[in-house]
Amino acid sequence: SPPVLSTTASPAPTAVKLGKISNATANDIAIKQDWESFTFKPIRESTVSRAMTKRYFADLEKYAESDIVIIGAGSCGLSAAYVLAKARPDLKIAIIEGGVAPGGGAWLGGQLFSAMVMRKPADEFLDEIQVPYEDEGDYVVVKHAALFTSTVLSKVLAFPNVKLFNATTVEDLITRRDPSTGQLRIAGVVTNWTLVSMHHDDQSCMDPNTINAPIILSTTGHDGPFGAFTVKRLVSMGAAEKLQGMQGLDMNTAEDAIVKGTREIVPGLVVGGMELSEFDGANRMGPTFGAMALSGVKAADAVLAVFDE
Ligand code: AHZ
Repeated sequence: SPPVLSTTASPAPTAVKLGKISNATANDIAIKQDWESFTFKPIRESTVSRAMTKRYFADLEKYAESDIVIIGAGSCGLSAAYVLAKARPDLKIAIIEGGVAPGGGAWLGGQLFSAMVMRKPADEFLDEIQVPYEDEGDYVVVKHAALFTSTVLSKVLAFPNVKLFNATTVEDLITRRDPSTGQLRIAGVVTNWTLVSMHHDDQSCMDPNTINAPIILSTTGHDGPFGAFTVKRLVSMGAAEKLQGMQGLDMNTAEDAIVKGTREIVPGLVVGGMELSEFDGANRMGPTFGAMALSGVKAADAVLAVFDE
């Protein structure tokens, strides 16, 4: 008789109904499959290629003119994306993430530990995205940072008005100058495949791509191989005098400063999360993530204000 993965005897094996799994009990989930005659539906390789590429290139075409671009899909960028996508389903939101894996530094709580600490009132954001936690009074603990990150990520990706372009780096900014005032405005981003961005030094010219948008939110984290990209570029193009540089660790000072400081720092550019510490000279907070979630929420407010102007 064919192998049957079931706790109950099944006289006639039937094909598993994958669509029913979400409501299933353990017994329903047990796969009653006739493995001898098992086969997937047929497919041609080019069909798979076309299924992926036609959607990707349609998205590139659609999001070439976006309403909002978020640079960096760490804890701050993803929190902002959640609020923005939920508040304004009419707006096209492109997220550009340099890494293959979105999430930035939020897959672990600190060092290589699992639990993620958030100080109140950031628990309200966890309630909103339905991430469970232990209430410890002034702070809450999510049992694994990856539970927070995977939950906010999955909710962001499910919004129909969001497109994540990962393995894609923002390598410059589109700028405009007001002809009458001379005021500089950020008007979009210049992108490239991350693997290409990493090889500008040893390959001949590999020109980038562009996305226009009336407002950019940059959340590229503190300085590092990729971090603080946008604020560093503001300095090199003369749009900001100098970076104050991130200061040493002080949890109480740092978290308030990052949330309070989240704002539009140059017309068309809102900065949030730890990238802001490099611009403002704020302290770092180390392994407490409440300020990242709430900086994201405040950044979303600052972004949406542009559409009310
Ligand atoms: O890959 C980067 C990461 O996922 C991405 N990124 C950086 N530069 C980019 C570029 N183009 C596209 N030019 C880029 N993507 O941005 C993301 C930043 O995530 P993060 O987790 O580093 O920053 P965050 O501000 O969201 O969270 C910071 C978390 C920290 S750091 C810290 C400390 O050092 O004290 N404490 C906390 C809570």
